[in-house]
Amino acid sequence: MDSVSALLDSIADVGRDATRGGYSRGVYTSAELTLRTWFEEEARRRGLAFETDRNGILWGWWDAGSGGRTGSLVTGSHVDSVPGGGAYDGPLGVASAFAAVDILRERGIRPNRALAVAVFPEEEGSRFGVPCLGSRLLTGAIDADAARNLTDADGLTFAEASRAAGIDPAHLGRDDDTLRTIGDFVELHVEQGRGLIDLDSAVAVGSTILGHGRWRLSVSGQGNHAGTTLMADRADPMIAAAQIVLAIRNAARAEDGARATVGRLQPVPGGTNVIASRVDLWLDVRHADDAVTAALVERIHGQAQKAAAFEGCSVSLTMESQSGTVSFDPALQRTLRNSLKGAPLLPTGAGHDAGVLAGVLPTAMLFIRNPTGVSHSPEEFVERDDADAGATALADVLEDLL
Ligand code: HGY
Ligand code: MN
Ligand code: MN
Repeated sequence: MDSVSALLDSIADVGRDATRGGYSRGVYTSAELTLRTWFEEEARRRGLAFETDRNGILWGWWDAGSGGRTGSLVTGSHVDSVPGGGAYDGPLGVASAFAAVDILRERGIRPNRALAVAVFPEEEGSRFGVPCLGSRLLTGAIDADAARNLTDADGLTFAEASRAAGIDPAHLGRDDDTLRTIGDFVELHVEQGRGLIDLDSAVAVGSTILGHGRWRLSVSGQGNHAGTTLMADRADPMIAAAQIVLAIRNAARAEDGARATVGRLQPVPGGTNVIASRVDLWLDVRHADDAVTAALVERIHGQAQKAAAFEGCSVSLTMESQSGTVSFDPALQRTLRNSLKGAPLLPTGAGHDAGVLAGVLPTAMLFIRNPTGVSHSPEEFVERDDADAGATALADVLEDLL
């Protein structure tokens, strides 16, 4: 049996980002394709039936007797990353699923229903802008045409990238046959945020996922020459954007429990000696109450319009994705806590495919201790012993659910 750390060590050099640090494994880029091959090899090594479905979701099936696959037990996560991400966000869940299969085999467990390990593409939405794109397509939570037309920074569409990865984009979309095979879904994931270190526990059971959404603000002004344009003659969208970023921070600070982030800002054309003609910035807003999120975005939009007008610019706001707050299936949550002898419950501020699937089937999550709580950063970390404790916990849960 490979320990979780050994499995993660085997992909530790895939997609390292020398500029940002950490890993950049955008969906269907060479790094992520390498990890998809790794998944296939690890699945086949375990005698799991490997399949890629029409939405690009990878499956390793442990078929049980003659029971078919309807209502199977599925576990897994994702292998794509944010730019400069950590080693655990996603891959920990996949490696732990393989390790849990090994443990079940060692325990001589013979499943009475099929068990599958799954990998969902574009969980981070880092390349095509919509998080959990694979699970949204599977469940029909996103229109297939809208998904096909999503573009990356180079203007390549998701349809073109899917085709290049061997997935026919014409078949993207809600997949009821596959949905029928999933009875329950349990995702193990590295903890994101500080919690377990203070609860003195290596493993927690997920309780809720914070509602979250993404909006694009485009500030338009007058592109011009940096040297020949007097300060009084400028309509500089970069100045307006700077005011908007500060206004976003202040608006979120004023709303208890809200989080608002601008992690990505793109001047066009982006020359050192050029006053930008446009600045795009992306807003990530999260709050437990979806109505509060909507009101906060509305306030931000109003302040952005004022800031833009003051600089002689204009601004547009476009929603790119939104997911409401999710509470995991109570019965499944109870089963997991019984299996794990009262492991603590932990809410998460991060989105997950389990949150999208929760809209159509019973899902649950396990979180594994991350001593600093830092994530979406090279400093994301899990102790080797905690990683193995997580795989054992997952095996215990799967055994009880099988
Ligand atoms: O952004 C998120 O919450 C998740 O990591 N995709
Ligand atoms: Mn993740
Ligand atoms: Mn993530």
